[in-house]
This record gives sequence, C-alpha cells and structure tokens, in this order.
Amino acid sequence: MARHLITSALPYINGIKHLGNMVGSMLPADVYSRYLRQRGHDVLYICATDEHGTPAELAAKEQGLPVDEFCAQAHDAQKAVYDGFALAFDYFGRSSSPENREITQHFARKLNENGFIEERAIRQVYSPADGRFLPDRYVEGTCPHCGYDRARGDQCENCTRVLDPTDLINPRSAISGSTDLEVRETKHLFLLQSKLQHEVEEWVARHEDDWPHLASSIARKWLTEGLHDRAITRDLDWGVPVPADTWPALAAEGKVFYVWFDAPIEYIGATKEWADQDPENRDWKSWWYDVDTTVRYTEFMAKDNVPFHTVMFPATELGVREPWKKVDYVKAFNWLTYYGGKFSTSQKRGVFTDHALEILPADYWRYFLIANAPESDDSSFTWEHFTATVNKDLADTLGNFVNRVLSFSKKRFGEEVPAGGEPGAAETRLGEEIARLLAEYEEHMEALQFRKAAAALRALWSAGNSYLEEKAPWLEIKTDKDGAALTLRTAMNLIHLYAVVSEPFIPATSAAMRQAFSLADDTASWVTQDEAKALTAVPAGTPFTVPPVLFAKLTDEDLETYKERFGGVTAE
Ligand code: B3M
Ligand code: ZN
Repeated sequence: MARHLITSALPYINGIKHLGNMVGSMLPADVYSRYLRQRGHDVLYICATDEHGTPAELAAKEQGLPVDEFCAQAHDAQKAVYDGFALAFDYFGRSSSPENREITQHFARKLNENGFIEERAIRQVYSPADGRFLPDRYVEGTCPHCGYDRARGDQCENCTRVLDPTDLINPRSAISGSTDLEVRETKHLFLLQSKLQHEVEEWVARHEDDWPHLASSIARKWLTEGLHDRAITRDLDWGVPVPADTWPALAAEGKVFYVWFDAPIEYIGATKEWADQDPENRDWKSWWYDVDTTVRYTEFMAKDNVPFHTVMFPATELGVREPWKKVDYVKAFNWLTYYGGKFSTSQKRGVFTDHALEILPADYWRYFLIANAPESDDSSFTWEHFTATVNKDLADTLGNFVNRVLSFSKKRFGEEVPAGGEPGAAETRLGEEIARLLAEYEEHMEALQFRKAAAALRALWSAGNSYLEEKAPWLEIKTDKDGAALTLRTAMNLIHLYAVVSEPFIPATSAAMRQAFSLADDTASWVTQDEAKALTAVPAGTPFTVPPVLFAKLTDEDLETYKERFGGVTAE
C-alpha cells in the first residue's frame, strides 16, 4: 500500500468547462484515484478552481458582478457539474482561499530571502481609453509565432507559446477593443528562473525517464530554450496581494501575484483547506512537506499546462529551499477536438460539461471520453462516434448482457441465483480468460494508459458475451436445466465482477450492477486473480433483482437532435 497524492490542473473559474477540459485533467485523475482507492491505497485527490488573473476579472465584468461574488457563484456552478460527473475529489478548493494566500506569500518571501526575486521596472501595455495597465489576457492580437489573430497576451491558444502582451502584433484592449495602446513603465517582481535553470535541469533529468514522452519532450524543449526570468506580479485588483512586510511600496500600489504563480501553489493551499475544514484537523503537511518516499505525487493536465508543471513550478519549489513535495509523474494529454476543430470556451464551440449532463448521465460520457482519451495523439469527438460507441460498448456489450442474463434467469429460475451443476471446461476457459484480461486491465491502469485500460475493460465485457453465445442457456435449458443454471450463475458472477472492476469508469452503473445482488457480505473492493478464475463471489441462492436498463440505445433521431443542438461540424 502506498500513499498517492493526485492533482488535476485547476479549471479556470471563468465559465463551465467543455469535454476537452474534462478528459484532459479531472476525469482521468478521478478514474485513476478511484482505481487506486479500490486497490486499497491511501489516496488524496485534490483540485480547485483557479480564480485569479485576467480571465476571472474579464468574466466577472461580462456578468456585471464584483469579481469575488462572481467567483463564489462560478465555483459552486462548476462544483455542481463535477458532482454530476461523479468526480470524487477528496477536496475541491478555491485558489482565492486564505490558505493559498498565506502559502503563496510564504513562498514569495522565501524566494526573496534566497535571492531569487528581484524588483525591476518594466514596460507594460497601458490603455488610456481604459485608464489602466492591460496585463496578460487584457490584450489580444496576432501571435508573432504562428499568425493566429485571436492570440491572448499571456499565451497563444493556437501554437501554445507563452507570450508577453507586448509581443502581440496589432494589439487591442480586451476590455474596450481600443487599439490606442501605449507602453508605460511600472515596477514588478521578477522570479529569477535563469538562476535556477541548472537545478531544474538536474531535477528534470532525474525524473523524465519515468514520465510519458509528451511530458518529458515539452519539459526538454523548455529547458533547451532556457529559463527566463519572469514577472510574477501584476497590476490587477484581484489576486494574492504582494506582502507588505517584504515589499511595502509594491503592496501600497496594490500589486498582486500573477495567476500562474499562485495557481500551482493552490495544490498545496487546497490541501490545507481540506485540513482546515475538518473538525478532526486532518494532517495536510504529511502529504506535502518533508514527505517520505511512500508518497507518490501524480499530476494530470493538458499539454499546454506542461511547461508550468514540469519546469516553472518545480523551479519555484526548488528556489524556496524547503522540502516541498515535487511531482513524481506528469500525465499529460493532447487535445480532444470537435469534428477535427477546436473546442473553444471563448467561442462556445463544442460540448460543454453541463449540457452533456442535460442529455445523458455521466457514465455515458465518462466511458466514451476515457476510451477515446487523447493520449498519444489528438482525438476527435463526433456525435456519430459517440452514439456508435455508446450503443456498441455500453448498451449492447455491457447493458444488454446484464439485462439478458438477469431477466432470463428470473423468468426460468425465480429471484435467486440458480445452483446448477459443477463448472466444466467452458467455465474453466472463461475463468482463465477473465483472469488474463483483468491482469491486462490492471497493468494498463497502473501505467496510466487509459485507452488501453478501457479496451481491456471492454474485452472483459465481451468475454461474457462470447461465453453466453457459446453456452446459449436459452437453448440449453430445453435439454439440460442444470447446465443452463450453471451458465446463468456463472454469468451473474461476471456481472458482479464487472460491477467491481468497472467502477473507476462508470461508478453509477457499477453501483446498480452490484446492488442487483443482495449479498450478505459485499465488501469486495477488488477482484483477485483466483476470484476471477473461480467466478464464485455470488453463490447460488443469492437473491437478485433486475435493474432498469443500464444504458439506453441511442437512435438516429437522437443523433440528429444532438447534431442540431450542438452543431455537427465546426465553423473552421
Ligand atoms: N487554470 C489553466 C488551464 O486550465 C490553469 C491550470 C492551472 S493548474 C495550476 O488550462
Ligand atoms: Zn501562436
């Protein structure tokens, strides 16, 4: 048993996330956490809303709300959707919490004491029309690298390059649209990342062999380009204030830390929130500070977040010169596209998580998204693919199997699992096949290979169908009643096994499958190889019920309705 600290990239507070965000961070983190918990590990899965920075201020402005009120509402709205998706966070915090403020300020003070922070005068975009400096996303324009004309001042959404607002060609204010912009001088704190380059390089070198290629290649690319000193403060009203004890002048000017400085620290901050909210005062520090090797820390994120997590946040943690836990494994994802184009929050294209739950329960989405996670490459969401997958894998292979077995048995043998004869050659073969597939499934889960794990799970479901076709109890019963009973009992044991091992993917359906059987003692959190071979966890005589249809089959009409509502093809 190990201790697993798990975090998924913190969703920005500005608006409900789309399916691409979900599959690239929170959902796989949840699947992995659930799996590890079932295997008996001590798991702490932490996430939070990322509430600072220009996206929050701009979204609040759009809604005509004070930014703190906007954030409180938006946090609750996002949390409700994640509950709907059955994301089992141990804690879902807020980066605007007092805990995060305290730890962020502490980090800044330490970095300063250690000589890694310097005050510098810099030139910033100023908008006379708006009467203010325009940091980050407050400026939009054309990306100097790829020519994308809606690039934002902090990062180009198209080529993922990190930008400075003054880099943009034809810049305009994101508030007023004004193009009458000038550059003025203002003072900011700089994190001297260049001084940490060597240490970060050594640290990455010690870890990258364990990381997936996507993560290590991005980290390498950044290190090769060289770590630059970065401004870590902004002229904004909303954010973690620069501590007045250390920088009185900047604090008096109302400077706050840059969102990407405090956001990763919120992984720690949220863990402290988790502890502070518990009357028994959970022990948060043992997960983060001076921890022993039994804590394994895994981060989940989309590829545009990788530089911040493999290079910049580690640089911050190293520069603090205190033993804060650093990431062990970085699970990075490519993009999920919508018909080959971009999902886009700003342009409201694609399927948003709240709308997804309006049409179908979470398990449909969870399974489809993980089975098609953009792991080694981008993958495309289309309604055609989605409905076909739901129908084939969920409705036919799993749902129909469960329903067919239980209904038929109830009709012919009543409401208890029938006894039947002793297992024969077919059952032995089945048991061996199930044990082999289960081992494969476990191996892929341990390796965080989600698509492969989904394929192994699907193969487990298919094996039940093959067995049922082979034994054909509906024919068998005419000549060999005991044989048919054995077949059905074995199939019911498969259903119970499916309930247990499918739980990380489809928790609600798993609960329904498990609850079909009134087992006196159903504490099984996982299935051993021996149990998989024997298939006897559900003994004869166990009362059962037939659950309602687990997955509805989606019709051509449904498909047309979805395409009409969400737009079947992108504008691009
Ligand atoms: N909010 C960006 C994003 O969702 C950001 C992640 C922060 S993780 C510390 O792309
Ligand atoms: Zn670009």
